[in-house]
Amino acid sequence: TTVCGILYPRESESREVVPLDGIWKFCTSPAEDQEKGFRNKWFSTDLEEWIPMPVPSSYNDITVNSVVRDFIGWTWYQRQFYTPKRWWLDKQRVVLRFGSVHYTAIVWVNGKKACKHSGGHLPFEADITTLLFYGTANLVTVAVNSTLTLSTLPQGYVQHPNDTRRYPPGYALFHYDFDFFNYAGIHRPVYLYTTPQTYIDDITVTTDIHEDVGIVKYTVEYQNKLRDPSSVPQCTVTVFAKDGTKVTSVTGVSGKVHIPKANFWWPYLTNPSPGYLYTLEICLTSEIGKDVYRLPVGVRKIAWNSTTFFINNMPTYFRGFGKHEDSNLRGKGLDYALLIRDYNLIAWLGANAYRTSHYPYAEEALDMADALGIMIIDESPACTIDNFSEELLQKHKEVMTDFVRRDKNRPSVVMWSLANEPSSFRNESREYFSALVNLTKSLDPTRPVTFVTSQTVDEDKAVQFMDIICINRYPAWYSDSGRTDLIQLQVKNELVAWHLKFNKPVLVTEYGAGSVIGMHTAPSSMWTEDYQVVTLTEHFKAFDTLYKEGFLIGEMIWNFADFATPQEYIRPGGCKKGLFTRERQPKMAAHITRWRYWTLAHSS
Ligand code: GCB
Repeated sequence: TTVCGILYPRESESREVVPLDGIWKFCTSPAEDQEKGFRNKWFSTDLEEWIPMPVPSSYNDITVNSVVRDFIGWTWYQRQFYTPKRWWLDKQRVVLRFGSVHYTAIVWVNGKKACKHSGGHLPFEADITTLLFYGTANLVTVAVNSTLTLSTLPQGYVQHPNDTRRYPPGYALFHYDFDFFNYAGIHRPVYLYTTPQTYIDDITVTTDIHEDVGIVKYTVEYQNKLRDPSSVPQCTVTVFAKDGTKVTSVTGVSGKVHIPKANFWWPYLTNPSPGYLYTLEICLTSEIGKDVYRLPVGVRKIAWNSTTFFINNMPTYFRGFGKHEDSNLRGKGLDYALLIRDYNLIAWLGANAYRTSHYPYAEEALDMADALGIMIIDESPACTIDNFSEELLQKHKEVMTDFVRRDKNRPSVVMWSLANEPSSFRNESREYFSALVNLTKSLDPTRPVTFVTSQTVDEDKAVQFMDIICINRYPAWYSDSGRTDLIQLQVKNELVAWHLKFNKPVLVTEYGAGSVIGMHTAPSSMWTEDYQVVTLTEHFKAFDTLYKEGFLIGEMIWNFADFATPQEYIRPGGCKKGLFTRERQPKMAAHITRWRYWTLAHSS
């Protein structure tokens, strides 16, 4: 079987892109009869009982009904759309693509199954050319299941308690160990796009720099649905500068392009024009005509040693935070207003990096990072995994393969994170992570591979395989609550110990404190804005003394903004460790972080 690419749908002279976003019909399955929709073939006729549901969006917070908010199981989405007759006459190939659907999705077009996909954070698509009616209405139906199991990423499980004094018979309790709400639905844009029958299927680009010359190595994969072996298409690759001027052009499905006096891709604030992107125009010419695809390319080189991380041979310090895809009403659904607001706030803070905690983010978000020079630690959806089975490892390998395929060409992606806070004190985690590191390095030898640990330096079994040590630690919050006077001592001792044991660079990927906006005390106490400020400031002091030791490569605050969690008595309406509220307004902590990040940017 041929491995197919998953290029982002882009319009060109040979490709049309039609969004199917908007308001879809939606219903949940009856709790006691999850199979009803399948039995009654809801995918082949118009849904009878439905409510309107926006796409993209999570469904959970749209209604006022707690059944919808907390729903675990099969939900159904449906809409009509039209395809023009000329697509058929022009022999176009038509693809239906979902940016992401959480968690399992089955898609039917005109009553026929188009595809099935499991995994909530990566795109999938199906060639639906032969399922479509051209020049008339088509029906697309998507069944979405939010259930997580011990072999999904992340993991979850359903429990049926048998204590009938406390729970009615058949009562189901859904559990998961990760600390964010399990939003579900069609989370990212849905597109129809066309290509010719002989088309560009995938592009792989790696870049290097040599003095002031940029080197772009590329490989183009194509598919020929006509299956005429006599017709070998010709490939032309042309590089354009940001202002549209042509730089150079070469031919062949793989090769190297040299860009003299190149504008390199730099992180935000290290250069007057960070995030510089060239356009690589791929033109595949076959007997039936041309297919054209334009890929943004940033020319940069990543390197690291036992103490330092380099971009374009320059030591680079990460100033950032962990984020979430999360906001009011839309949950984890892509929202362009939110996306641009977030990047405005990132720029305002003077940050140069964030981690896609705790799953792959929307491609639209990474486009912004590419263009602004924001370094991304690209994290898989393996949050808080605890049960290391062979089945889970297979799933994890599949996910890393799809993840690297999606993001491999992005200059912003500077590191792969395999997982967040797994039970890496367990012996089984050793082989598990060693296998994953090997796989990821074989898929992408150019970027460092890591995972984020919350274990102690003595107990962790997996950090040894990583290129960079990433640590989450909450002194004065989860340990020694209320004792901000201990932060400096504990942070210094701990980070030094990690570096001494493994002789690798150290990055703090989480630290912080919760604050409810508007709450103040003097002296500071937990949950006040004052306490969050003191917690961060004490960390800043510790980082400053360690900076001189040379092995600390960055600091990331938990979290960019407040976000939704399951209902718990330890969370006042969600996780409140944000620098910004969930509505993206600054807390006191945002102002001191801004002061720090701009100062760091100008002193390095
Ligand atoms: C962590 C987790 C993160 C949580 C955070 C917290 O260590 O990595 O997902 O949100 O702590 O605030 O509890």
